[in-house]
Amino acid sequence: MPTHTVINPATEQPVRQVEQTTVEQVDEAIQRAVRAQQHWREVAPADRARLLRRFAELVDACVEELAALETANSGHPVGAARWEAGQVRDVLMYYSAAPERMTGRQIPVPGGLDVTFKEPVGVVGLIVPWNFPMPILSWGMAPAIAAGCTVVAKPAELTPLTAMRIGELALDAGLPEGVFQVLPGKGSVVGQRLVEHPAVRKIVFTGSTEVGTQIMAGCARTVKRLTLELGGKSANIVFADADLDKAAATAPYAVFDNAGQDCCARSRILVEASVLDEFMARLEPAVQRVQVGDPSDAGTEMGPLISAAHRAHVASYVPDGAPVAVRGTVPAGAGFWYPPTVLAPVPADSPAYTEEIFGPVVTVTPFADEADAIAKANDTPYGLSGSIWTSNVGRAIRVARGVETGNLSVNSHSSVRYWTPFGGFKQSGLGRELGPDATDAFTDVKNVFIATD
Ligand code: TAP
Repeated sequence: MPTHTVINPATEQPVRQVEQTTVEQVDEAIQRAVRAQQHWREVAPADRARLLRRFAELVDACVEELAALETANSGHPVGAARWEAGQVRDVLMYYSAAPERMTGRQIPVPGGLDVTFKEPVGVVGLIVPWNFPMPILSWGMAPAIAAGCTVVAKPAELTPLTAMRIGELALDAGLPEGVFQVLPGKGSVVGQRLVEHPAVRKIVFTGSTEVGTQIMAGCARTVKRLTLELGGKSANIVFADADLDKAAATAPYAVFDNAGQDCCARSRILVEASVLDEFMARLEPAVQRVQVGDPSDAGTEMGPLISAAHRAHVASYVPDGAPVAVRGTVPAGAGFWYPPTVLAPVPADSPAYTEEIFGPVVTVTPFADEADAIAKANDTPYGLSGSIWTSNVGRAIRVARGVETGNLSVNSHSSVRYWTPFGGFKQSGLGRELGPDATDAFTDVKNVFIATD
């Protein structure tokens, strides 16, 4: 059986060998999920709710263990990893309320009674990237299970450990076998089989726009339902009337969080030209203050990148002679480190300005006025996230309506809150996750007419 050696990106040392799932094993898992779903959809809503709550409680009891695993596997600072494990608990708890609230409609029609049911779509294939292994797993898994689906999840090859542990906790919580399975392995093997298999009725994919487009084409063959969460190149728009101290102090965290490996990273800072120099003077010390180092140290704010290959990719956006305005520091020695880096000024056709870097590199570009800010923010095929800094309420609303993106925050950098819908415009995705309606993405509407005559 093929294996993959999980590497700690902060030390470059092996953590564990993980057996890779074969195509035959994927098929067996899908058959288990099909059988389990026949039973799971019949479990009384209150019992499904109770099992989800018990699952959440077990995750809560294991937050420290899960955080330590993520820190070793992904290099996430331990404080962030604790938050991520806590998010799995919170998302499970939030959707534990869903089974008892999945109401249909009663629609007035002549000659009878018309009602709708929300029927679970069936087996869901959940394909997860390496950047946030725990939260992204939970955003698909929890509402799908709550809706009466069963889930076969594929974590990224590089980061399988927390997903595998969460799969064990599901069984410990009493979820029937086959309701939630985790299959470590390669995208080209396990992921592709989930997309191809006719018994899988829906794919939830988070990852690159490049792979997402292949998956969309693959799903067309069996008319699979599909949710896509893809790349981003989001703008952080700072107007002259903003609280510049706060805007500059928070801007580094809006892009260097998770070492920039964040689909919502505000990797293009757009600043009103009249305050560009003032902003840059405040941004430099804020970047230098970012604590980069040992992820197991509670004070660390930024860890390493996920792999040597990814570091080389990130570095390619900052060739010799690149306009580096600010550069932070990184630890010496082993680890896939890359310093927080600010590029300015950058030409509008520079790859660092137009492409998703997925690393701790941000560009700063001036804009002339409100219309120019919106035009520049929208000048990208992506539309996932973004921030607007201004003290003018009307402007905040106008710009928020003008920017073509799925998730905006005004005078903050908040992006993903499990209470609210999350997803992308344009090539950043299809469909929405999270929020009160997330279970709808795992159901088909059935209409039933009952004649009274
Ligand atoms: P990808 O290379 O696209 O991989 C994502 C997942 O797809 C991995 O599990 C991968 O498996 C699997 N995969 C690869 N090829 C596949 C195929 N042919 N069929 C089925 N599955 C396949 O992305 P990544 O580099 O891991 O993640 C970074 C990207 O994800 C960035 O673009 C980022 O913006 C995006 N992202 C988006 C969001 C949201 S919410 N919009 C959130 C996080 C990340 P292997 O890794 O095992 O090959």
